[in-house]
Amino acid sequence: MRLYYHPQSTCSRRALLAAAHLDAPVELVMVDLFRSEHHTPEFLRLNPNHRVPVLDDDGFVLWESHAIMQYLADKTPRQTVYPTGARERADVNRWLFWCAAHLMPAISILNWENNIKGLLGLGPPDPAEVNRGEEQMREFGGVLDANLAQREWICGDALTLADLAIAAPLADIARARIPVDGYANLQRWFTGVRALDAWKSTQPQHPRQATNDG
Ligand SMILES: N[C@@H](CCC(=O)N[C@@H](CS)C(=O)NCC(=O)O)C(=O)O
Repeated sequence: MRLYYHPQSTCSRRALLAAAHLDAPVELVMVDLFRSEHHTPEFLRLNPNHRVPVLDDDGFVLWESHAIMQYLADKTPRQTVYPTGARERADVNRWLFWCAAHLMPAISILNWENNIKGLLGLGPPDPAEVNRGEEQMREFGGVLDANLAQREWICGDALTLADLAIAAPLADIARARIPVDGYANLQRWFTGVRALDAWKSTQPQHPRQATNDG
């Protein structure tokens, strides 16, 4: 299987985390977003949305990072991060959809304004946009924090795809200035995720892509 990714892409990190945790046999193919390699005709044939990550499993091409996580788990015998019981699986799916629908848009605003714009030389953050992102993040961060008050991991006692999916964009906490102050449960949980081997082995390596997310 080939996994097309970019080291600074949090959506790629989500797929990489799943692959690493599941020990899935993926060959990594770097798509350099800074050189617009995601707009080449070859890449657009794989993903017309010009986005990473993309998985190619012997000609079966899958985009959307959460779908890639689910597929990798389904292909892995005896995995435990994507339960098969209807309710347990629905709980994980609930958080994956929540991540895509609510958390990612909120974090994307802050990542763009506080981080990416600077990297691309597109000027300072727009305070109105930063406020909008912070408001959304406080709301959704509160939802996550309250859920984690009762549980070690997002869906209970065991690590699931939900933890990996939701932690991925939080790697940008410092650079994107994502407000998580006051969310002690969330911070305790994120410390647990950062201690995972899968987290450590998927840290961006190149100095240009270095993160300060521990
Ligand atoms: N919903 C998609 C979003 C993927 C996405 O936005 N990827 C970004 C990097 S994190 C990208 O490739 N951006 C390039 C572009 O927008 O042209 C997923 O979860 O896979």
